[in-house]
Amino acid sequence: MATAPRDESWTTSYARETVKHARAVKTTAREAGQDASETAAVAREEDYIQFSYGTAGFRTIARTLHSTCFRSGAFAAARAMAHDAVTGIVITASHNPAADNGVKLVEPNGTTLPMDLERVAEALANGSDIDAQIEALRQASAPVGRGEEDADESEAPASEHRRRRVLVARDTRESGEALANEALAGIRAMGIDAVDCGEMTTPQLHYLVWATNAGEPCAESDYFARLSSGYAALTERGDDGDDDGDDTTCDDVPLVIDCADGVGAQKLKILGDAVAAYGLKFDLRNRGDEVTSSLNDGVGADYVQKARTPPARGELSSLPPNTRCVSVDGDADRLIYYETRADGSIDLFDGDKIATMIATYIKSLVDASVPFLQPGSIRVGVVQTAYANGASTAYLTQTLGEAPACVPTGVKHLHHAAEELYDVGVYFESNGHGTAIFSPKASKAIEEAVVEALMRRSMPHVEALLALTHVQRCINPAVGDAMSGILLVEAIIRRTRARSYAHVYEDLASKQTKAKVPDRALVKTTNAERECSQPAGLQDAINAACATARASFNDPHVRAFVRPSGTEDCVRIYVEALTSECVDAVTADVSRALDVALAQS
Ligand code: NG1
Ligand code: ZN
Repeated sequence: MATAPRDESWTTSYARETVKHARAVKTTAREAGQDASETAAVAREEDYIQFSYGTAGFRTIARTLHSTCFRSGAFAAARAMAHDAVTGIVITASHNPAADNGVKLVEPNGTTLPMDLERVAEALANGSDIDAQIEALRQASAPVGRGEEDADESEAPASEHRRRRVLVARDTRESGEALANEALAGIRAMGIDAVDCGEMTTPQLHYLVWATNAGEPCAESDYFARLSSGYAALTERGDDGDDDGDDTTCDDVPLVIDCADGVGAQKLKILGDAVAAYGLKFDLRNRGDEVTSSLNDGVGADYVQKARTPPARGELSSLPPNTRCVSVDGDADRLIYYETRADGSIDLFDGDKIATMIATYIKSLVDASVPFLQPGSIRVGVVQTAYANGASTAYLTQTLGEAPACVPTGVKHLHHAAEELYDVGVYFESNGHGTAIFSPKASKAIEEAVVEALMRRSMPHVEALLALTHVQRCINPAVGDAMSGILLVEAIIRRTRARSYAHVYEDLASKQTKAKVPDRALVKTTNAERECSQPAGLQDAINAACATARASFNDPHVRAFVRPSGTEDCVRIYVEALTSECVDAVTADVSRALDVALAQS
């Protein structure tokens, strides 16, 4: 059967709207008091920057992102066309400073952009003429994953496709609204419907895209209802707060949450109201509503994890000892737990420990469900990056009976490996990005086993299997999510009656430093970023520094690696060892070796 010619009316519309849009940007800038030379300077700056789709999307100084947001809108529209479905965009720079902003693109299944399309997105963002941009959009909109019949249908004019839509959300950055408007304009330029979802966390927008396409309830309130009811079921609570046990470890002591002065504050307020009925209370700090508020600045998950101190604001340092606290980041897709100590320090419960807790809990439920789940039929595993503390890797290897997988930095790599390698894949970066994903096969096996165990009235098995069911409801099925992470950790603490998880193993001392270098692209890595393949000689020098330290500090645990950041203009150096003296010595050696190797390359 002959196929109809592809409808490409969007090409004309995109070209026309691009010109109009550029004119409108100039007018807006003029109205905002910018003189023509300033506007031209920013435009030149945008032309000059090579935008790269880094670890988690485009990210840079907000003022240079106008055309990138417009084009990213068009790109998300092209993806909606490719799938004949709903896609999304979040305007956020996550844990980065308030003056930055960025774009994260969301695919119809709620996950991040496939890695092979990142280069296409870059070609669009950097395309200096309209033809190059249209070529990139053509590639991004090529129909995927549908049969011939559907493919024919996709060639009908876009207006016939009521399912195609792009949802746009933003965090609380001042630049957010204007940049979201650019994205909305870019979507509409492609003739696709654009929905402004206003301020939301990144994982919420991912969830809404997933839910819309999956035919699940997809209002923001449905997101909160799903998570809070999952928490209630997992902790076996009625909405009168009664449970079946005598657990007094957590109730009435609110969980202190540092919201990083970001979008998490308003959303955690709603979630807190929903779970208060089930005995979980939140005490929200750094909500972004004070004169001193400043997004991610001395507060939030990134600050706490790297500085290993309580947030600088929000009076978290004056809390009583042993208070359990959590910090989220600027777009609430990461979480870091910690407990306060009498001397004002904190015990970190980072992404590695959260992964350990979730994986060992799920594994214990799977083991307790045998024989209704066949032994070995559901493989629970953990995916880490090179930044995972060596102590966590050793602990997990011992408790799960196999070493965690190690992949390059960035949740896209972790998510992919978790899906590929395990039936239940738990992945977390040390900095708190992560989640657990259940394969459709695992979910189905659990569902069937519940019925079987109920029929046999085998109540301990029913309990373990139902817990596995509820865990899945507590989790954002699309991506890692600080809000769902909090609920899961709190539920596990209540179910296992644990007082503290901070000491399941003791972390090795470690340090992460940033090296400013003239061109970070000269550093290339291999072996999941644990080794440098370029510049020549650098890996040998790192090996030598580690060998010297192992000998002089009598420490077999010394480990170091360097890699170029995907989000910042720097090379990151990571070192771990038994003592911080050793870590400092190796960091200094590696930093020198980096300078020397780059100078010679
Ligand atoms: P880069 O800049 O590529 O190291 C950082 C974090 C990642 C991830 C991304 C995206 C570290 C060492 N790196 O990536 O884990 O969170 O930002 O936000 O923390
Ligand atoms: Zn984030």
